[in-house]
Amino acid sequence: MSTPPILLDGEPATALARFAFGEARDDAIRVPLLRLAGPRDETWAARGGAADVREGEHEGVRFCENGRWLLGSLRLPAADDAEQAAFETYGRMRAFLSRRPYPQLLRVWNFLDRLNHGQGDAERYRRFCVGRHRAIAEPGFEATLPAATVIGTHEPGLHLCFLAGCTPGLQIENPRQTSAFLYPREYGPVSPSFSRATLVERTLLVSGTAAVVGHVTLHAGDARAQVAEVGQNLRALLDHAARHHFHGERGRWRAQALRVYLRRVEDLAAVLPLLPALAPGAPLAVMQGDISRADLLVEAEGAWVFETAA
Ligand code: 3EB
Repeated sequence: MSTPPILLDGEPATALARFAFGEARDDAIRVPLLRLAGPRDETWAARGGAADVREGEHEGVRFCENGRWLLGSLRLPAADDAEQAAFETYGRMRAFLSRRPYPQLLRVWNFLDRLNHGQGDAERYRRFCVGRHRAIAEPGFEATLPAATVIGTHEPGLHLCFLAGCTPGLQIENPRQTSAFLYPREYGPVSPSFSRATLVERTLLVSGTAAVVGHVTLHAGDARAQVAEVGQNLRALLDHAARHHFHGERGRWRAQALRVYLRRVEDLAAVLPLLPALAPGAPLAVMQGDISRADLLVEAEGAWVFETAA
């Protein structure tokens, strides 16, 4: 079963790369999580012909590119020191991109083992944030942060997947949520370096979105209530982006794909009926993964395209 692609820059489009959920495949970037429901893969497509798409590998980075966009992945097989692992992989990704014509980092996915191990500021997610920040901080960097996802995996190491482009995207923040890069000190020594979404042409690439309102976790322990809160966060973000970037245009967002990460497999039956409403009509993939804060049970991300009313 093949689902409709995420269109990066309109139609006609050709497949640029695929993500495979769970299983290893030669033709896809692997998401190292247990797939619980929905499609086995997700296709990203861009304008241009199949002849423009090249695949390659360079210094451990596997990639697909078409001259305008590049989707890549790399993996550090052991990440016992989460800060060092983040610093190293982000350094490698940046070095790789600096030699190719895609200077703009638009979207990053991070999969780290034992994400919530460690107490307080020693928690691996917080150490990861420190290493990431160390690798990318420079004057003004907070105005061009990519959209991102950080999920805990049971497979050892740090896996990074990323989308880069030759032109910048627009960073979008969520009026219902404190920008993550402005989170107060209580969440870690360094705030998380990501934006809530990146607008690429008419496509909105939405970061992992959880039941965080302001900077506070809501509904700890209640997966269904957290899904409802995620839905409100997604709606606030989409409304805000439409008002600011497509104002005066008659149109609406069409969901292209949704991924949902659940900390506890046992919540699947209870939350599954609530998920289609987050992204009506879109392929919906559900995977097991740990979330960055121990009190979060669910996170959702996806892509939406703004379509003009006929
Ligand atoms: C949050 O809103 C939930 O550190 O890159 C979601 C997406 C979260 C990305 C990241 C963290 C990150 O804080 C956690």
